[in-house]
Amino acid sequence: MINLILFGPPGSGKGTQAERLKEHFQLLHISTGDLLRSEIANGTALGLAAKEFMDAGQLVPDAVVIGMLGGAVDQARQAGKKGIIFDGFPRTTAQAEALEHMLTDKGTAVSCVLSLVVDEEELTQRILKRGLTSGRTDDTDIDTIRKRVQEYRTKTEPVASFYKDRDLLEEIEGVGSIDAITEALMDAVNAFSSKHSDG
Ligand code: B4P
Repeated sequence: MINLILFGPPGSGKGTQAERLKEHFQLLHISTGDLLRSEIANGTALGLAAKEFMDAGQLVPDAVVIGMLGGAVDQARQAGKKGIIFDGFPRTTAQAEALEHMLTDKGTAVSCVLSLVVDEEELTQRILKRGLTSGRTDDTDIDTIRKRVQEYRTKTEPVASFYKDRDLLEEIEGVGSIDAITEALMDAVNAFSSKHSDG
């Protein structure tokens, strides 16, 4: 399988690029943000619990997020996909460890981690712009956006070292045309996939 992780701060373009990469590499797209928003829209207990954290710009607790992904590998295989693209997951070291166990149990592994690099000013502007149309409460308030970036710096950025130690991390410039960034990401995946693919 080809299992990709799209990594980066809020608003760095993970969702935007995942949509393109999933088509090209025939991957199952798993966005924990989308899964959580769907739980909220459906008014489930999980959604209600998650909403409080998301509206405050905080990460949702690990157990909740990890619990949502248990069937991912089987789902990808049943759908005849070549692998999975994880968008917005893992966001903590505990999530990265859980993912490693989950994939190992299923006889597969992470192929590469693509880290989108975007400066803070650009991130804030993108999120505020998206907030004009997204209907997402976490996109409209500047203090909430700052909190999300702060959560990223303290809890998510350490995940990069987890993958750097495993020689799986590739940093990609995330500012520029969306097409040019897609191309750079695809080049990186192609360079990695022969090295790490498990068939
Ligand atoms: P997510 O849904 O993952 O959202 P995100 O990080 O804000 O967005 P992303 O990086 O995908 O940006 P996008 O492509 O949309 O998370 C939301 C919340 O859910 C989190 O704060 C957290 O509370 C919770 N959550 C999710 N996963 C979790 C986990 N694993 N653990 C705990 N909590 C979790 O791009 C942003 C905007 O920029 C778009 O409008 C896009 O059009 C634009 N854009 C993209 N690329 C561009 C480019 N090259 N140039 C200009 N604009 C660009």
